[in-house]
Amino acid sequence: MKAGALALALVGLSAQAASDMPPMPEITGGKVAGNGQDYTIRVSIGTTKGGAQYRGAEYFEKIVESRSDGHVQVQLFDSAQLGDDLQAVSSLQSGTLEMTLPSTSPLVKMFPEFAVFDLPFLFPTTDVVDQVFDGDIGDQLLKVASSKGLVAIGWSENGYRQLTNSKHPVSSPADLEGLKIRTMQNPIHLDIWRTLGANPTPMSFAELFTALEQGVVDGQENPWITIQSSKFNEVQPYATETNHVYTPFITLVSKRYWDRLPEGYQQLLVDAAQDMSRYERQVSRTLNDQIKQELKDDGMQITELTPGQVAVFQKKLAPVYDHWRDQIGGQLIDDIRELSQ
Ligand code: KDG
Repeated sequence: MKAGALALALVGLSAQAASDMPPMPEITGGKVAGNGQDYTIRVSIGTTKGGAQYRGAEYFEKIVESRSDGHVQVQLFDSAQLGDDLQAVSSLQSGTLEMTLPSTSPLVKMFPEFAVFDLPFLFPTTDVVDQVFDGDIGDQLLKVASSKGLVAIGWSENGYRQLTNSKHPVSSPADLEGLKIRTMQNPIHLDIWRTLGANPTPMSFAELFTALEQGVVDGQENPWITIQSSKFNEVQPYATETNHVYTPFITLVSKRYWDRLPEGYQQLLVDAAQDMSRYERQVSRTLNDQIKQELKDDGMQITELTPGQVAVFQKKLAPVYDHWRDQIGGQLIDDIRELSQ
């Protein structure tokens, strides 16, 4: 396809993606009285403006600014401008930043219970995810994370992770032999890819595109939305729909900042985080399947595993549960498993 036509096609496609973005819901809830002072909340976001995470944060911004009558201003910083997940969280703890939406995976050293989200195939459906996010288990884990200088006020969706690579199609663990796979800075993800026979290496998301482009690593795994919004498909011709792990984002506020807010505004942030959570999940799920098709149309060779092929990966990864059950807590794992029975 000639360059001009390709550019047009790509613009058309991204225009289509944007147009299929679910519209932001009306803002519910009245004005919230403050103490006459004005406040600014800078929000650090690791992914790009093209993803569901940023769209959710834009809705959060709209709610907070509208319901505080402009007395609380929200500034969004995408693409890890203010640091990657770990750097942003440490800025919250030192009070030099107000809010961030990291994945839970890089935080398991700080909150070992979070590793439950990194166990392979533990969340077979988004229904199980929603039961956790909107139920006791989700509340329990937010309480765990409301410590160490942080206040945890909600969940949103990073999503089901898919493998991509630059070498060859993958449809079985045997095809992973010797492939250098980038993982998040997380011991279970390292265990997963080592157990499957690949050669995993932990790396910050902020360094990933360059590492793929320069061949420092052969592959990586992320949701379709992030693969497209971060343009990984431009340097990764092959993908496998593994859905091997579901990763959440958690909404964190600096405790030092939180304690300076009047109670009305604290509750406003909690309400806005809940509204963002529901809308962001809707955006993520609406775009996910559509973007997989767009990646195919853009020439990515996507391997869709049969149930039998998925079972081979699940069987090979069973030992990962034995390795981490005690550290995470068997009851928490069983409670989540129960939800999919
Ligand atoms: O801040 C962005 C990261 O949380 C997110 O993209 C993490 O999925 C992730 C990855 O692969 O690092």
